[in-house]
Amino acid sequence: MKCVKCGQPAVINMRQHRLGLCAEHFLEWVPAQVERAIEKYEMFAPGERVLVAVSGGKDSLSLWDILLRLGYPAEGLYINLGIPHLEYSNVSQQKVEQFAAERGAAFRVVNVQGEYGQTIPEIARRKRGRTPCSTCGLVKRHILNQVARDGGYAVLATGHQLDDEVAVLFQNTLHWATGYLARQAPTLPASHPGLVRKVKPLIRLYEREMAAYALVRGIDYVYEECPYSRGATTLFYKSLLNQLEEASPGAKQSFYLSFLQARAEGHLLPEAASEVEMHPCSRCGQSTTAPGLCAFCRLWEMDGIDHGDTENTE
Ligand code: Q46
Ligand code: ZN
Ligand code: ZN
Repeated sequence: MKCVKCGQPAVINMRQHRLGLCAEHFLEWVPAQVERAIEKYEMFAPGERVLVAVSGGKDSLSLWDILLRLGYPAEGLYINLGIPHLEYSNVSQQKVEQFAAERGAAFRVVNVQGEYGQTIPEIARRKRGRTPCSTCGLVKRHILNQVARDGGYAVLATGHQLDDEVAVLFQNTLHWATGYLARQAPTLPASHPGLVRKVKPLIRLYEREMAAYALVRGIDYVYEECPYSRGATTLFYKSLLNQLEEASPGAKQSFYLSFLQARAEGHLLPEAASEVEMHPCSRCGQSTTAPGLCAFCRLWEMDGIDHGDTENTE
């Protein structure tokens, strides 16, 4: 397989695009895809301050690298969840620190235990009805939004790529979860006071392309997955979708793009478009569906029970 641009040996063959590229041209092609997504989905304009949520994994560090290469003033935010298994959270933090130091990039760290007194596994143990992942999702959404809002960032960028989004879309479609389907988008505008705009600039790229980018670019990331991700339904859906892709290259991309188009043309169920009424949390001010405390603030109530998630879900 040869690079279609220069004839040198290709490092990657992207069957859905019928495109093979050498290392040099692949490292040019990936940022161009990201730039196209930023423009097409009106994510942010040059000069707007971007906060990148970085986990220490390949996708978020590659996203940060690409935004810096494209000239955007992108700053990182790492949330230390306090996951002790194999020092997962501390090793991830070291990868982020090393990445930032090599590039002179600005970043901040929020340590959940340092800031709020308990790690994610500890909160999940204390709150009956909560798993580590549901606690983690809630805490991360809250902190990301809060830091972005208080720091005056125009936008919060996350490293979700096409495989992540297609797996979520597949799950939401299987459950016909129209409320979630209505909100799944490459760009989520700041729909309520206190929420910031959220964007997914890697939306045009497959996970294997991001793995190749990190490798060719020499980005040192944490290889281990979070220990709680084992057996996650999303991983099962990803493997099903990869079987589909294997038989029909481009199937994942077309499923996602057709969904965006159908929704833009108003072909989703009518209730999908209905707006949920939001109220400011009486303690932290972030938007929540029920009056009173938001789900994040309720985590710190000492009753030991949690009845679910009423905070914004993105
Ligand atoms: S970090 Fe958190 Fe994931 Fe680990 S505890 Fe679950 S949600 S698996 S993206
Ligand atoms: Zn080439
Ligand atoms: Zn609150």
